[in-house]
Amino acid sequence: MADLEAVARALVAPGKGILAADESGGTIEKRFDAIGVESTEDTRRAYRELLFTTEGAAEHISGVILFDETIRQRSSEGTPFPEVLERQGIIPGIKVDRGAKALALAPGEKVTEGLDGLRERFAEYVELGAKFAKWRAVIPIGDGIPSEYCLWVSAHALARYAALAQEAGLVPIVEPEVLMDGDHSIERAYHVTARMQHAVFTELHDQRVALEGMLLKPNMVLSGYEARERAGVEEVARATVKCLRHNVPAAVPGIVFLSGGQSDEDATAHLKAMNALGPQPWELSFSYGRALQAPAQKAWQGDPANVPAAQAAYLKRARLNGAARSAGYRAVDETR
Ligand code: 5MM
Repeated sequence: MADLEAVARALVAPGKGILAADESGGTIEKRFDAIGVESTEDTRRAYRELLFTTEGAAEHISGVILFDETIRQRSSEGTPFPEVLERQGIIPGIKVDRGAKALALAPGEKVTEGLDGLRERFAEYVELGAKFAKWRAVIPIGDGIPSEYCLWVSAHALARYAALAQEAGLVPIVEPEVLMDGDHSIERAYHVTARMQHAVFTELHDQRVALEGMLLKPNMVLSGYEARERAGVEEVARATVKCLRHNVPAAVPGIVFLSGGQSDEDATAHLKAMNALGPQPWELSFSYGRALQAPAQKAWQGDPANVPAAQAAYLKRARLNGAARSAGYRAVDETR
């Protein structure tokens, strides 16, 4: 347990956050399509190498979440990716869920699969160098959904995963993502997020998960992306922190937000505004996928000549989000 807590705390060390580079095959293909790059094992490897070898990233990035294929790949010099990261003091982690599938008898709702054989997969990931893990539950908001059924089966699965991760000696990142697609208000987003966080911590407690040795990766509380009136940065920050204060025990070392399709600048501004609200029981950090990588992908376009520009774009987002962790003390300047 002492080791789990040390890893969890290192992942939320001051000024640093996590890079979520665990896009599964379908998701990375979508990202590559948008920049006109074919998704092959080698283009995926080259792109991840670009991120993992960015000089200076380790000042702002504490850990990287890898996908099953990526944890087995090597840099062009032949070094396994987990080792490439460890040499810089970046902690390698692994996504272990097998994706959100339709939930039986619940139209429009989802449940995440991947528990079968997970104990054995964890044993292999430990051998491959993983120190932490991630599992994402997906909760859409819509007409009459989410149901309590969906929230509680998703929370139950998250806790089963978290218990198995701790048994294997890995820090579980528990990710209950309430999607922000739709035209719902921020109040509705708050209500659903609070119900989900309540279910998650009830299940984690019942399934004996040590809160000191885990991290929560939640959505921020935002208005639906198609809502007519959208809440501003200060309101989002206050609602998100209030929801966490009501539902997340102080024993949890850190909250590492997902970006969930926000613009890069919004994801940074929200993180900064939350940290500016003053000290909280847990660290407030980031575990962004799109909000750290989007500008780098645009700059790269699959051309090796663009690698320095792509690395500079990634480093900029990492630096600005790292600075947003101590927003009360230091300005986040988007122009630099
Ligand atoms: C990187 O994307 C992860 C999910 O990939 P799949 O959907 O392919 O399994 C995702 O879980 C990610 O870690 C989080 O949602 C954070 O990423 P964003 O882009 O929301 O910050």
